Amino acid sequence: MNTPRTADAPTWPAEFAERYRAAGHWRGETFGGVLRERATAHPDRVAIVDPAPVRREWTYGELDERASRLAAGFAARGISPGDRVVVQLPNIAEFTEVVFALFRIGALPVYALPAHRETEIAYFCSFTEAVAYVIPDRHAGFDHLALASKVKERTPSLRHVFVVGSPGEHTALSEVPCEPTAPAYEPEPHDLAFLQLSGGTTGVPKLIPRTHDDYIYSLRGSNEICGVDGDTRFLVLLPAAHNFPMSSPGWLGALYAGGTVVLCPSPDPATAFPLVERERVTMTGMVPPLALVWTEAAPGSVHDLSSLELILVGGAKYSEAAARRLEPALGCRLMQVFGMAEGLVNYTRLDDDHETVVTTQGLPISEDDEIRVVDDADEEVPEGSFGHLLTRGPYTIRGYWRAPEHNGKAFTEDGFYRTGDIVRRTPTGHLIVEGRAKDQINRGGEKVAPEEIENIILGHPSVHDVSVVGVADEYLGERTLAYVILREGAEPLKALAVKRLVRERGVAAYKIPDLVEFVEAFPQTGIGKVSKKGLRSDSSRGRTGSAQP
Ligand code: OOB
Repeated sequence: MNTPRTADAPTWPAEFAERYRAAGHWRGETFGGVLRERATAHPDRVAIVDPAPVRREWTYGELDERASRLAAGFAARGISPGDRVVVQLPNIAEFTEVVFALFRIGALPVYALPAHRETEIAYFCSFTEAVAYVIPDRHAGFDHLALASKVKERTPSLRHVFVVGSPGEHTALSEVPCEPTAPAYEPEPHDLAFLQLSGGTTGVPKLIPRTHDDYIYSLRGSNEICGVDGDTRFLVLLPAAHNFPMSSPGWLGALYAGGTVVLCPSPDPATAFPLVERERVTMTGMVPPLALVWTEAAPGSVHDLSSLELILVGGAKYSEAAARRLEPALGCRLMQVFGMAEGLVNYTRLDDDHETVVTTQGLPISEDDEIRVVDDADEEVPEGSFGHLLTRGPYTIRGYWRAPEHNGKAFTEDGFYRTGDIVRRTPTGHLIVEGRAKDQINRGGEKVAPEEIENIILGHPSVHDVSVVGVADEYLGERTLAYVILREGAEPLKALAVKRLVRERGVAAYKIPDLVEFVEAFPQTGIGKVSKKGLRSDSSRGRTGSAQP
């Protein structure tokens, strides 16, 4: 039997695991067990509200029973402990049922985003040797059934496609549940619980292995900091599969505390404000561009937003000016959050003074989060200076899943994760994110790995070379710009054709370059490498005025 143990990924050395247990961080809980306990303690309390298209609510008792029945059905179809199951569902109640069912049998959800398309999904399925893929029939105008058929044909391991809605040639999720039997395997707290996706700096995203112990600790810590309890009504605005709305404190945090999770089909004020009013939402989390939109829309809104107590903003740098406007406009508290799917999460605190809340990205969750701010030679920089952020702790992974070579670069020998972020620390230990050393574009919280897009554009016969960089954008923080050098004598290419090429390759729409510019040569670094810094500053000084949308 496969087991969901950590053989495919480096884990915490025994002395660290012992320390984290002794400190009470790792308490030996599992997701399946937590849900069972909450359902026993308060079976009739509402766990999940799914407002669309027809309002549904599930109590803790119902969610627990559904998860058990679905777990039994998955097991009956041959899904075993340690098997990977790619889950690509929007913010609907079934998302929670599916992942708790998988947790119960020790199978590992691989969290794809609704925006992912054929290239990403085929990669997740083949790289993880997934045995099943869970989808909606259609979402946001996209036919997921057809994509699933194509991927299934190409992926020998993929035995099942389960569909929420009309299944076409696949299997309806609603047909899977059956009478629960005694489970063949009880997941252990130190087992892997799921694989989360990294924002990525390489050609393909890396997978992040999280255990029950470590993730549940991050939920408990986040709940304490944010004041989440049984009365919390948490609105899931961002895609539920992303680490931020899942665990900071997120829908899993709210369920851990016995609160209510309200799923939002779309984060725009026209959809979300009526929901806040009707469901008396108390807390939510959002990325900075969305916070700008909410801040603009709230003062003129006819909807009663007075139930809101706390809004968390993170995923990308939130400008101080925008942060100052949020509380007066929304009539609730702001908390900044600087986190990463690899682990470390920082929050400003409810008792921080206002200046700290609007100018910093917070303090780590745990006293056992180790923070180092270092120079290029890994030497600690003087207090208060900029440097690379390295971290190690009770909920930060020690390595990506099946990526030994990359792990050698992304982690120090003594297990610190190289976040790729440039930070400085204030005298109180609060971190201020100043920038990024990693080759990644942060498009309003959505992460784009330039290499992934460069590889696609390089596939065009007219293209000699390409470099994708982020350029400053007032709304998103950054937009993507592809600099393209054409082959001598090649057919001229239009910006639109470059974008079409990326779209037609079947990747998430947020990865399609916002701008394309044709150039003769790239700026070079001293040793003749393309200087991305040079390209970024060219565009920010407006020297390259010819970039086309
Ligand atoms: C969150 O997770 P990821 O894995 O999508 O992205 C992590 C990266 C960080 O390394 C940093 O570069 C950036 O996103 N980031 C921020 C930030 N929060 C994240 N940069 C500046 N200011 C912030 N407040 O994005 C994530 C995970 C959990 C909670 C919140 C965000």
